[in-house]
Amino acid sequence: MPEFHAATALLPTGWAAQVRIAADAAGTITAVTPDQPAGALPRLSGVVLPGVPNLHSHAFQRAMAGATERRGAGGQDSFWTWRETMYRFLDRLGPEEAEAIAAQLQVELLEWGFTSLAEFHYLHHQPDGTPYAEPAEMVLRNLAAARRTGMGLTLLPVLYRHGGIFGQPPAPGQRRFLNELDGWQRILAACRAATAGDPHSATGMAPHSLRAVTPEMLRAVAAEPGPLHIHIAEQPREVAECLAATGARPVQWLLANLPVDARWCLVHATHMTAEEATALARSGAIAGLCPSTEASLGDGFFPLAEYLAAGGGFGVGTDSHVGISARDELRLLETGQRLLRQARAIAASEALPNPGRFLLEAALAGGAAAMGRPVGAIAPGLRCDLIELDPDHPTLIGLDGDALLDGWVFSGQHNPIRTVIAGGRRVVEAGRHLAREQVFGEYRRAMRRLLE
Ligand code: NGQ
Ligand code: ZN
Repeated sequence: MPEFHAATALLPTGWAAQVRIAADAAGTITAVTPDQPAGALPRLSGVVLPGVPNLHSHAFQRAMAGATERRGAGGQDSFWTWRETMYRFLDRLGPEEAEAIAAQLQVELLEWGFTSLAEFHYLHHQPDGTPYAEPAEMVLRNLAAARRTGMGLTLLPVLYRHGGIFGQPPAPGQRRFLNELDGWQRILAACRAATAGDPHSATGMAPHSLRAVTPEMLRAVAAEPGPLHIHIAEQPREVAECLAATGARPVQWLLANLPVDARWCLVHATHMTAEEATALARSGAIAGLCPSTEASLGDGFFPLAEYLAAGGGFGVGTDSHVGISARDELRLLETGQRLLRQARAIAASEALPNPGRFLLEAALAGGAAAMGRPVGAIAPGLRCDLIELDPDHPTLIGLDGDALLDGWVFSGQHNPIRTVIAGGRRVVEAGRHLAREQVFGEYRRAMRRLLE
């Protein structure tokens, strides 16, 4: 049975020393006991934190990160022109490439502190739009990758039927994404069958956005059990289109028309009025914030202060994977708000005055809720997901406790994560994933095929 001894660990009760962490054969924590001698246990001599859940990913976009930056003719570049580039990238990407990309992504995410991933998967069909013989082929490649890398996975098969708010026809670039409700339900059933009984994975649902489904479809999806994720209010244009079509803004419409509660993750929710932010916070839903992608795509700023004042929960995701580090998402979330408000320590409270600690705690709690899997803390019954920071790293030297978390989140460019345990298994040692070379070899071959 996996067992570890942490010199220092962040537990639900706060910082603890000399902590024995025991897990069962499935990788679930069975006991956490502070003030114990290490004896012959494998030691984690640094600062041990719960692994961070990553609540929003489109794995295939890892392979185009950095390759979409060029200014186009006319200089009218935006989220919407980026999306056209993204559609063109999909012409040749098949199941083998998808799995190689997902594995590479997961290795990188694990090395940078994410031990769970919610994969919001909509690239279902062959390049001409024909389903694969196994309609869930593409989404299940994420699971195959996760079983090699150790990443905990929540599969979110996406229902995508339309190309604009409430029933607009889809564009040719969207043909690989499209399903009727029954086709999507078959993919959902295949995901559930593949994750059933697995302590490391689970299945939820994702209607892509108010632009991709009808209200009837949304209600049918929401009738299914499990976590529910949806993109919402990321760009001003979609707010304007929703207002024109329904008389309500996207978040306002969703809250008024569906039973939004703690099961829901509203991804981005960037463009909200203060009233919407307060209402969303009170619903118990999680806001799925993806700071590096939102910056990259020019989305805007999430109304964090208003949302936090109303007690809103959030987690972070890396979405298009221009960033792959847990601490960078937390850092940008806070520093973006500083630029916006000309103030400091916005994500903090009287009880948790250090933003590093506040942000980490929020991302653990919100991320765990969005995963729909027992993760997010070092406690019995949860998946044994641990990250160990090297306290002798130049970034962290001289710091401890919550100040060390501030150091980790807000300073330095190198990676002080030394060890990562995922599901009770040691997957990163000395900062390197144990399968890094092999996975990268496959990724490089896949990229050559894609780009030749
Ligand atoms: C996506 N990504 O589905 O990959 C979206 C863009 C859309 C982000 N929103 C496409 N970051 O929303 O239509
Ligand atoms: Zn997304």
